[in-house]
Amino acid sequence: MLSKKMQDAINDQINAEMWSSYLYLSMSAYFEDKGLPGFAHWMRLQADEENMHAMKFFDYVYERDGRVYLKPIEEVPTDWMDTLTVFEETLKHEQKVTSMINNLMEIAIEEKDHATQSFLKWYVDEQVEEEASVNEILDQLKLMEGSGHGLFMLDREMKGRSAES
Ligand code: OFO
Repeated sequence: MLSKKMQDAINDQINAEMWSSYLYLSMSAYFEDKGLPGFAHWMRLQADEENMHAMKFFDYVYERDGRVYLKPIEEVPTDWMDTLTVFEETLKHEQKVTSMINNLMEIAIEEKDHATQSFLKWYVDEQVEEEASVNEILDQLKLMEGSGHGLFMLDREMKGRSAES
């Protein structure tokens, strides 16, 4: 069974993952509005992935005979200066999520909860991937230095993202 401290921390993380999903859906809406369907598609898949991260925690809590308590999802931003800013904020957000996952791991270690440590390992690896893929897009955006043609080409490439990548 999960300790109260561990259960509370995972419940907070479910909320954070749902907030991430809402943030990326808002970014998808922004890109739809800007006529960048590839970026909109990428962000929508990202939103789905965050939902999956939340649900994985949800299921885990019940596997360990715990209880999920859903909290309100705070408001997300709806507008950004440009595409580069969206990805800079995405990276900052993912770095924050990485430190939240590390914090959960620290609690699991403190509580000598080996099962949760093993479960969290998946998220530790996932965060490495998330930060790397956002960094890669950011590098490409920086190289383009605001070129409209470059953005158009990258938008086409973003459209090719499939659900598992
Ligand atoms: Fe759930 O990894 Fe992004 O936030």
